[in-house]
Amino acid sequence: MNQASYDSSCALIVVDVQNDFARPEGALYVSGGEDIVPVINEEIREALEAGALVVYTQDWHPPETPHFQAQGGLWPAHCVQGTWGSELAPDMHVAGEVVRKGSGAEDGYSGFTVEDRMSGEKRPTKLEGMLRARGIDRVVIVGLATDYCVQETVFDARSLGFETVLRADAVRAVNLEPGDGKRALEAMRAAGARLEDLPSA
Ligand code: VGL
Ligand code: ZN
Repeated sequence: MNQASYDSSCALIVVDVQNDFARPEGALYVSGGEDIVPVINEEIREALEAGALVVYTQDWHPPETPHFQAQGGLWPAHCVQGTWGSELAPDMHVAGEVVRKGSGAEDGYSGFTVEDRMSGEKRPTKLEGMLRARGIDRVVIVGLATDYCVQETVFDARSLGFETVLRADAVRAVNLEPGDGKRALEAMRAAGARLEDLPSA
């Protein structure tokens, strides 16, 4: 059931629904990632019908980056620019601009900011400007992964003053540690996001 009512002051932000995360054969598969694509497609349909903006973020890494284990980071190589794994899920309806992030030597997760891993300095992506230019004050956030890019995007949305809804049935977690996804949901709620459609299980 959908409580989020879309209108032209609202944006649906679809975070990192890419083959490496959403496909079982992907390099950093997020369990159940493929299951949220139909749910997200329905959100996209409703958003477009109501005149809301739909934007997509795309993790977009160079072959070597401090984000990857081989260079001292946390993750196996994933979403390398131009590879199959970096492509948005082919069964997802793409009807809006794509904001790429992580393309330099940075290690951030949010769709709004990238963070230089050496200096800790944060720089904005084009996402906030796109939303402000359209007079958007409310965002609905879905995608992958709950405990990384979704969470950080929600935190930034709140810090930037956007009313923020997280569709809890349209996200999935990495869960490097058991419970990370659940803790991320609580942290997002504590940051002032409204959680909708929490799976009852
Ligand atoms: C993500 C880990 C590494 C994400 C991106 O999209 O949540 N997670 N890079
Ligand atoms: Zn990444």
